[in-house]
Amino acid sequence: MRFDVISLFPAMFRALEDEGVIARALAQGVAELHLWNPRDYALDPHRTVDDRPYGGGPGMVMKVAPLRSALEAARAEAPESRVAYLSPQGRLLDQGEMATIAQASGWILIAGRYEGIDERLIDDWVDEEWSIGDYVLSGGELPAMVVMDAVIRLLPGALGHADSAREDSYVDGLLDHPHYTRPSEIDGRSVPSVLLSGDHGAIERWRLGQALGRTWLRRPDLLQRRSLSKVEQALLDQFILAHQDAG
Ligand code: 9WO
Repeated sequence: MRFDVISLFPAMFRALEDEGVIARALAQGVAELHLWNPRDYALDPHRTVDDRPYGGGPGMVMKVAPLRSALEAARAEAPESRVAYLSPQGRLLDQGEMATIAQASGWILIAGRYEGIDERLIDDWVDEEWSIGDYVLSGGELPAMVVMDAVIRLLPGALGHADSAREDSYVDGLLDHPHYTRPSEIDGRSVPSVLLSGDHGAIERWRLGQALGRTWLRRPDLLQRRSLSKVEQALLDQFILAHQDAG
């Protein structure tokens, strides 16, 4: 998969290129990241990339010409890629949307700055407008990195075997279960005994019960969107009973 990102701050993307699972995937060629800076396409002596909003008011708007030239340069190298603009006005992305995005051969992502980009550029160039959450940031770079992180880790070869197996497992649409590592006791608090039992079937059932229970407690909206198997319903009922006894 190929990502072409239009940004006035390309250095921000070093975070993705230099650290962790995504950096390794990029180094291995699982995905490519190409950066295009509209300032490199600003032709006036001051290399202007912003201008005052028609209608007045505070703040600035990204100028069309440099942004369009950067988009044209990116499109020339990635003619198959669709264009997405990261903005609070976009469609809110979830894990299912990330999996759909991962199916495409490439994306051109526009990371805006200031108060945003000229609406006519959205009309003419943007295929999709995406939001990662209901908050306003100072630019679209971090959201673009969030999308790339979520998508690239889904690509074949991006994760190690253990992680990919987890990705495929039952946890779809549920919150994760709790995790523990050594030592088995800290300040008198022990790891749940089932995790030390060596009974892999019991451990899987416990983890699924915890995942269901935590989703029920913390994100009931996620459970409403997902049907439960007989086993899952029984594990959730058991969690709820234990929760009521404890509380
Ligand atoms: C700035 C602003 C200032 C006063 C009142 C309203 C305002 N809205 C904005 C604004 O939306 N600025 C954006 C900054 C312009 C596009 C890039 N920026 C951005 C993208 N901020 N937050 C995002 C974003 C993108 C995807 N998901 C969540 C947030």
